[in-house]
Amino acid sequence: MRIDIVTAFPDLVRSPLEESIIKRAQKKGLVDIRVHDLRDYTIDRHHQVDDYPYGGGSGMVMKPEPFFRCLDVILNSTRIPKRRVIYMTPQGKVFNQKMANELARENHLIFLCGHYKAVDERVIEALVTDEISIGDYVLTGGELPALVVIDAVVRLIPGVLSDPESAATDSFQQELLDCPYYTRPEEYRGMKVPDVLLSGDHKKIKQWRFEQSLKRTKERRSDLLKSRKEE
Ligand code: J9Q
Repeated sequence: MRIDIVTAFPDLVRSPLEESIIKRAQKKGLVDIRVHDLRDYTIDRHHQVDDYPYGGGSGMVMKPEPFFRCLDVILNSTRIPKRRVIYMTPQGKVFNQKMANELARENHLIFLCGHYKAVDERVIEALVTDEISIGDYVLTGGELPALVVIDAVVRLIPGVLSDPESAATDSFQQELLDCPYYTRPEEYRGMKVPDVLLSGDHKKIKQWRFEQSLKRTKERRSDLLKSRKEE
């Protein structure tokens, strides 16, 4: 998979891609992630990426030209025929595991990150195929949301996780919250690991974990159980 990130703040996204699972996925050649600095695609001598909004009002709007020019370069650098151009915005469809699974099947994802108040609407109209939100809160820009989506997607690419079983049983992949987990020591500051986990009875352990998942989901996220029935 090829992933391009278009941003005016490239340093904001670089280091998270150089750690943990995403780093390993790149090393294994399973994903090729490239970061593009919008300032390299500006057309004026001050390398301006934003400007005042037509019609007035507070906040700045990101200029269209750097996005268009950067997209031209990206599209000319690959022969991958199909791509999704994703704009991270609170106005988008709220991201979930189903969307992560869908995006993990693509060969080329391009993330456009806005900063400041907005991006010129012509960018969204002409270039963007998907508008995605990661939830209802105010952020400074699309960089952190893009990293969230990239993390969720990259770990689903076949071969990225060493234990595919672990991925399949993760929270949400089965549409339930995860059960509690314990490791050594068996007792710590008077707190004991549940007996069933030490029993060696794998059938009983599996049943206990499912019950715990269900109980937690009912208590904390009953909305998940409802949407599960609706599907
Ligand atoms: C770009 N708040 O918020 C939630 N998902 C995406 C966003 C977002 C934001 C500001 C700028 C994206």
